Amino acid sequence: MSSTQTGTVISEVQNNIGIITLSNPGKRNALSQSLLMAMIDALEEFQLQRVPVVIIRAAAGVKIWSAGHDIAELQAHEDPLGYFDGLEQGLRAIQRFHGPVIAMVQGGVWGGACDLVLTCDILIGDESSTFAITPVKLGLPYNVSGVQHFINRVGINIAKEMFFTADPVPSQRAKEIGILNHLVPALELEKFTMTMALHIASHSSMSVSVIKEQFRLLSNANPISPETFEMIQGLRKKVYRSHDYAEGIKAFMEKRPPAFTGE
Ligand code: LCV
Repeated sequence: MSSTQTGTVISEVQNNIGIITLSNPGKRNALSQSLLMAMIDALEEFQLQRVPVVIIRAAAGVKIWSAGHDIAELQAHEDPLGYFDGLEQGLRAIQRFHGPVIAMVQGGVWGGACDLVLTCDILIGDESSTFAITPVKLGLPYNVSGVQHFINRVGINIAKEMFFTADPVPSQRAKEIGILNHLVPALELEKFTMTMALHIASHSSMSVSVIKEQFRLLSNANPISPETFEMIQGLRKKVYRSHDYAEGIKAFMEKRPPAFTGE
């Protein structure tokens, strides 16, 4: 078993299964540019080593799996989730990895990390896992592909409730609405997840890989007209240029509730 620690991520291979452990507890595994680039590097290395399945996890027993996008890296008045943002690059790296990526979750998953685990191919959590998507708490506009991820995964009505309330969805409800593939007792979580990974790895990796790519292409097959896309981008620009977005970031950094004005 080889293990590499790159700053905020530990990557290792166990029985030919790749394991990426988010490892920045001081910042609650916030998805900083450096953490995301380390995750992408680990996936690229696993691809080169022809590792068939990858598990993304946090350290055992954490209360927060990931606090989401690193808010300190958000810039008011700029598009927070543009195509080349680290989070978006990370989500695409997960989608394009040649085999299944399994998110193994204990603790709270916040904001962009919720998008990340929903972008993984399979999601397995224990009773402590919760899932919250939080742009409205920051006055932030989510992006087209992100909203689509949620609609694809939980359906439009549940996705609306998650975005509008920004409330953490507890594990039992997450299982009921299809966020979790499996809800497993904490003590069994690692064994259950590794057993599934090894089971998938025992099948034809070429067949699995091509079927994964079919899912990616079909789930993205929602053509919208250029005018519709430009309208969405115009609406998003109003939000990320707003007072509320600047206030959302400032309030978090000052550790106080935001004073939104709706402008
Ligand atoms: C940077 C952090 C963060 C953080 N960034 O510990 O979804 S969208 O559209 O909004 C998207 C853009 C997105 O993902 O935005 C981020 C959404 N995330 C959140 O709203 C969660 C923000 N964090 C929290 O609510 C709390 O930190 C939780 C509940 C995650 C953990 O609370 P806990 O009391 O355990 P602290 O709040 O004391 O945080 C510990 C350290 O981590 C930093 C936080 O600033 C603090 O740093 P210092 O010790 O230097 O003060 N931290 C936490 N989350 N997303 N930094």
